[in-house]
Amino acid sequence: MTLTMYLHPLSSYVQKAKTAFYEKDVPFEARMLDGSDPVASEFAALWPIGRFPVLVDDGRLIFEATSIIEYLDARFPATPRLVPEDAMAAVEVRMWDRFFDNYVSYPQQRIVYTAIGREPDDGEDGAKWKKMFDTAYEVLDRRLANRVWIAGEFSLADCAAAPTLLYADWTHPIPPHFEALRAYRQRVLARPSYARALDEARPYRHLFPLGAPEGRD
Ligand SMILES: N[C@@H](CCC(=O)N[C@@H](CS)C(=O)NCC(=O)O)C(=O)O
Repeated sequence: MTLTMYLHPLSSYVQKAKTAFYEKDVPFEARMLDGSDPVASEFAALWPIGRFPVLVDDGRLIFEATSIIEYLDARFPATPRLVPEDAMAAVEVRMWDRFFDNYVSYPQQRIVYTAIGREPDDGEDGAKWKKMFDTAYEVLDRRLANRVWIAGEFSLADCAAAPTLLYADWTHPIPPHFEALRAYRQRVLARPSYARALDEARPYRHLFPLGAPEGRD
C-alpha cells in the first residue's frame, strides 16, 4: 500500500497536509513538483486544476489539503483524529480551518501572486489584503485568549494555522500587542509534526517570492 502525494515542500497547503501525515505517523511517497518531467507531465494529466497537494491512494485521487486530512482520518481510524468524532466539535474545527484558508491564506496568496506577476498590481502595495490580515489577526487574538489550540485538541484547524501564520507573519508581521496570537504562532510552529514539515522546506526558502526574513520561525 503506497500513498503518493504530489507536492512542493515550500507550499503552505502541502505543509498543512504533511502535518497531518506526521501527526498520524502515516508514511507516504513524495512526488516532487519542481517543474521538471516526468512528474510535471504526470501531475498535469492527473489533476488539470494544477493546484497541490494532491494525494493518490490505490488509484483514488484526493484533492484539497482539508480533504486529504479528512481522508486520512477516515482511512486510518486507529490514528489520532484531526476532526473530532463529535459532530458539534467537528463543526467548530471545520469552521476555523475555513477561517485560516479564506481569511489568512487567501490574502497571502494574492500578495504572492501579485509579486510574481500572476495577478495585477493594484498600485497600493496590497493595502486591501493587508487590511484583511489586520482584521483576521484581531479575530484570532481574541479567539486564542486562554486557549492552547484553536478549537479543542490539536486538529485540522491547527494544521491549517501553522503554515498560514508562518507566511502571514513574514508578509505582514503580527503586531506585538496581539500577544495571544503571537504565542499561538510559536506554539504551532514548534509542534513536532509541523516543525518537521517546516524543516523540510528550509532548503527552498530562497524561492519564497517576498524573501524569507531571518529568525521569524
Ligand atoms: N484550495 C487548495 C489550494 C492549494 C494551492 O493553492 N496550492 C498552491 C501552492 S501553496 C498551488 O498549487 N500553487 C500552484 C498554482 O497556483 O499554480 C487546497 O486547499 O489544497
